[in-house]
Formats: sequence, structure tokens, C-alpha cells
Amino acid sequence: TSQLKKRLADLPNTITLNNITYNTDSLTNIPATLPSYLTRNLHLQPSHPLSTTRQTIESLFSSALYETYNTLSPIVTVAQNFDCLGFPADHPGRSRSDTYYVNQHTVLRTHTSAHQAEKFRLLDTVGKPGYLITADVYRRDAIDRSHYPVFHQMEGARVFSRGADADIASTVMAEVRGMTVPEVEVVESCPVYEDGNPVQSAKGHTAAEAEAVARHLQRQLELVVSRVFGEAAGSASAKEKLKVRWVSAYFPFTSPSYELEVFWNNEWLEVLGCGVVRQDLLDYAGHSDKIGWAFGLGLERIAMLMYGIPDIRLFWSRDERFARQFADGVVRRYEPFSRYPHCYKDVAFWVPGTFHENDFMELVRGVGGDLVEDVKLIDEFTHPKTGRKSMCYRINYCSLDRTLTNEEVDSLQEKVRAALPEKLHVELR
Ligand code: FA5
Ligand code: MG
Repeated sequence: TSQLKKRLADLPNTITLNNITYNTDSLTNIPATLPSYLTRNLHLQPSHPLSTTRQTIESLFSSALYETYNTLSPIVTVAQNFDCLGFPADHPGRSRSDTYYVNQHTVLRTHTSAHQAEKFRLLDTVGKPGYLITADVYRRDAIDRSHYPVFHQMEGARVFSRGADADIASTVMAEVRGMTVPEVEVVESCPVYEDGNPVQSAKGHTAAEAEAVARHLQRQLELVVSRVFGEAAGSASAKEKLKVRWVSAYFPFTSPSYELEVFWNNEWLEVLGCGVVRQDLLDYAGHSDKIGWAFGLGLERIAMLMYGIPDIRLFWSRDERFARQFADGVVRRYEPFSRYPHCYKDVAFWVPGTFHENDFMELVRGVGGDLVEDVKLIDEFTHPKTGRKSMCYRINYCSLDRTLTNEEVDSLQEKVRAALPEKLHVELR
């Protein structure tokens, strides 16, 4: 409670994001470095790799069937991001250590699914059975080459109306058979239902209906990755089919749920989560007569492969040498410009009863910004007598644009050390 009091005393009464002022409260945890990201809109910057990747994928969905939304505000209610999607009250994703809270009612969206309910409700008004949403999303997370607290997702959804059609399952399966056959080899496929049983509520759709929708979803997404990764491989490589696999997954708002993994550079990489939309969500949106699917994919993950971009921070670079390579909007392999030296600094401390690693990560990022390439836990032990726990982290400082001086790195490290006892109540060793 003394920690809480201190935090509240330090906290400004309001926070302004995209020109709107919000009251803060004990849940507010937006660092000063974050608001500037809300205006970057990388997915809309002409010829930025994330924008080109978005357009490549959008072009695979007919605009007659899918409405696109690319400018939805990242500031959403807790209800939109979690409650309406059926997240249980104790879901870890809701915690302050994982999610950026503007205040107790408002968060920075952690996924594009935050817009599902409102866009489902609009389907009839818009007059299309599907939609695509591309947007920036925010998560408190570790720091490394593939994790950044801001990234981009594309969400897609499609519904099928039962209408007078008693046998919607056959109608959807007929549509599946009419779809282009994707150039991929599905090397593993999980069963439609993990345990052989529909998990849907009794008043939901039938197993046959869910299976037809799941097949439509899988075929559509296999097509997306085959086109996108086909483009990445170019014509040079021997015409070997891209290997993909379907893995059973869990999301509170879909059932059954899957993840799609792609075999790339000798490893399996998760590129998206998806599933059959839970019937109660469609019911609430006024669509008891429809069944449908939804997916959410990570644009950076896909763009990094399409362009061979090795570090997620590069997307945010304002270095001319980055932008220049893609100015004509053509997908081509990224040419690394010279790398600058790494400088490693360790910091060790005793932690109080509760310690969330993400708080430490954020503190480091707050001080070092993009000059911190990654942070690794290198040692952890509990004192045999006192029971106190000690952690040692190694911070890797490296700029994408220039060589850092020793003085500069020392001063950053000193700031990290100074902030630790003050902000996280740890004791430096
Ligand atoms: C979701 O966010 C769900 N909303 C996806 C979904 C949508 C499921 C609709 C069902 C229906 P997940 O947290 O797994 O799921 O993220 C989806 C994708 O975003 C991942 O597969 C990955 O490609 C990308 N992603 C997730 N975390 C990160 C990260 N820290 N950095 C970069 N990409 C990420
Ligand atoms: Mg996932």
C-alpha cells in the first residue's frame, strides 16, 4: 500500500492521448514514451513495408465481400478489449503487467479483436458479410528482436447467413471447393475439435456447420500465406511448396480455435490465431441467423519474412537508409546497412515480494528507448538464509543509426540503476 500511495502521488491527474484528455487512476500505467507511437500509423505510411504487407493481404480478399477499416482509434474500453469477447475476470491478459491502462475503464487495445463486436453489429448496415481491420496494438512485453510494445495486427472475419438455407454446411463446403487451391503443403492438421466434440453451447451451431466454417477459414488463410510467402521466396528458389501446420489453440471468443504455423528458415513460426466465432458473440451482435469465422495475424511477423527484416525495431526507424530501400513499394529483400557495436551492461538487485519482469523491461525501455536492443535474465537465485531473491539482467545497448559512446551508455545505465529502487522498490547489489 505504501508503494501504491507513492505511485498515486507521482501520477498526474490526467493523461492526453491523440488530443483527448483522460482522467488517470490507480490502474494507469502508460509510460511517457508511449503516446508518440499512437500517431505513427506505420500501416498507412505509403511504401512502408508494413503498409505494403497490409495491401498485399488486402488484395487477396474481395472488396465486394470485405469492408476494410484501417483508422480505428487504439484507445478502447475494457469492455471492447476483454469483456465483450468473453475474457474471464482473472485472465492474465487483463493484468496491469500485460496491458496498458489509460484508466480502469480504458486501455490501449491489445489486439484488433477489440473491434469485433462493433464491426459484427455493422455488417448489415455496411452490406458485406466480412471485414478486415489493420491497426497498431499495444502490449507490455519483453524486449528483443521480435518483441516490441507496439506492433500491428490484421483481423479478418466472414459470416454466412442461414437465411432460408436449411443446409448451410453444404453451401459453405461447396464454396470451399470453389476456392483457389493454395500452393502450400499442410504437413500437420489438428482435428477440427480437439476432443471430438463441439464445445459450442447447445443453442449454437451444429458440429457440421462449425466444421464447414472451419474448413473455409483454413483454406482462405492457407491462400493468404501461400501468396505472401510465395512472393517472399521469389522465383529463384526451387518450386518447393511452403510447409504449414494447423495447431489447436484457445481464444475466449472462438471455438474451435487454431493457430497457423509456417516452416521458414528451418523453424516453425506462429503467424496467426483464428477460429469459428462463438455463437453467443454473433447472437449479441444481432446475428443469430449467421455463423462465421475470424482470424488475427501479426503484420510484423509476416513482413519480417517477406522482406528479410531481422529486427522489429527497424520498422520504427526514421533512418533514410531504411525508407529509401522500399520507396517504390516493391517487395524486395532488405539490405542491412552497417551495424553498430553492441555494449552489454549487467545490473543485479534484490527483489521485494512481488516483482513483474515486464515492469523492469518497461523501466529499461523508458530510459534507453530504441537504444536497448534486448534484455536478458542471466542469473536468478534465492538466498539460502534470508530467502531473498536476487535477479541479474544483461542489457544490450546498440543503436541502429550510429555508434554509441561509452559515456552515453554509462549514463543510460546509471539512469536505469537510479530508477530501479525508486520505481520498482528493489535493492541494488
Ligand atoms: C490474438 O491477438 C487474437 N486476437 C487473434 C484472434 C483473432 C484469434 C480472431 C481468433 C479470432 P495472439 O495474441 O496469439 O492472438 O496474436 C495474434 C498474432 O499476433 C500472433 O500469431 C503473432 O503473429 C502476432 N503477435 C502476437 N504477439 C506479438 C508480439 N509481441 N510481437 C509481434 N507479433 C505478435
Ligand atoms: Mg498466439
